[in-house]
Amino acid sequence: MSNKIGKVILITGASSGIGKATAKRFAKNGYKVIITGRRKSKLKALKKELKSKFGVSVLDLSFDIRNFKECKEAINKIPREFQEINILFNNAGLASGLAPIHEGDINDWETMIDTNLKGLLYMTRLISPMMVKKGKGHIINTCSTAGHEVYPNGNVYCASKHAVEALSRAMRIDLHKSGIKVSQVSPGHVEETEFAKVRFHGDEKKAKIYEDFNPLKSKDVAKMVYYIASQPRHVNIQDVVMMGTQQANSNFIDRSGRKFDRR
Ligand code: NDP
Ligand code: 8X3
Repeated sequence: MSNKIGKVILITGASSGIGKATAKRFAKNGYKVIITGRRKSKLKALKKELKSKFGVSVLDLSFDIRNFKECKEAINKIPREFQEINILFNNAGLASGLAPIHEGDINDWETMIDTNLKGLLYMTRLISPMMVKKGKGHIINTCSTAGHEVYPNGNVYCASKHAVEALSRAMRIDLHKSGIKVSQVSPGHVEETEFAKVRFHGDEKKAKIYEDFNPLKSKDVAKMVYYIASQPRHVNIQDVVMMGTQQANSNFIDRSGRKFDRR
C-alpha cells in the first residue's frame, strides 16, 4: 500500500458512477474515504467492499446535498479519525430531462440547480474553512464538457456546469493564497454510471445512449482524479477535459459502432 495512508478524501455522489469508481481508486491507494449520497444501502455495500478489499477506514454519510441543514448535520457528526479532510471531491450531480427551453420542466430545473450548484456550494462552504485553517487542502470539482460547450436541449444542465466551471476559477482566486488547490475534471460521456438513466427519469430504453460508440468509463475519470490529486504540492492541474476517442466534442460523436473496446 502507498504512503498516502492517513489521508482523507470526502467524495460526494459516491453511491454510483464516477464517485464510486473514485472511492475505489483512492481506497486502493490507502486513503481513508468518506462516501456520501442519499442511498444508504448503496453506501453500506460500497463501504463493506472497500474495507474488505483494501483494508481502509470508510465512513458512509447519507444525506441530501440540496439541503444545507442535512449537509451541516452530516459534517458535524464526522468522527475525529476522519476530521482532517485533505481532499473534497465535489462530484454529486445530475442531468434531469432533455428538452428545449420552452418545454423545460421547472422541477427538473430546480433539481439540477439545487444539486449541481447549491450542493457543491454547501459542501465547499462547510469544508473549506477547515482547509484554510490548516493552510492546505485540495478541492476537486466534477464539471463536464457541458461546462465548456452547449448542445441542443441541454440548456439548464449546461448552465449548471458552466456555473461549476466559473466557481472552480473563482474558488481558486479566493483560496490559492491559503495554499489550497482547486481543480476540476471535465468529462464527456461516461458509461458505468447512472447518469443517462437519471436524465431520462428511469426510462432504460431512452438511457441506452452508449451502444453505438465507446465513451469513457467511470474508472477512466477516477484514474484522472487520482492523477490530479497525486501531483507534488507546487503543481495544480486546474482542469482536465477528457472524452472517449470516438467523441470530438458535445455535438460530434462517431456513432458508427463501438470501437477500441478492450476485451
Ligand atoms: P451517477 O448518477 O452514477 O452518480 C451521481 C451521484 O450523485 C450518485 O452517487 C447520487 O447519489 C449523487 N446525487 C445525486 N443527487 C444527489 C442529492 N440530492 N444528494 C446527494 N447525492 C446526490 O452519475 P455520474 O457518476 O455520471 O455523475 C457524477 C458527476 O459527473 C455529476 O456531477 C455529473 O453531472 C458529472 N458528469 C457525468 C458525465 C457522464 O456522462 N456520466 C459526464 C460529465 C460529468 P444518490 O442517488 O444515492 O443520492
Ligand atoms: C455529462 C455529459 O454531454 O451529457 O455531463 O452533458 S453530457
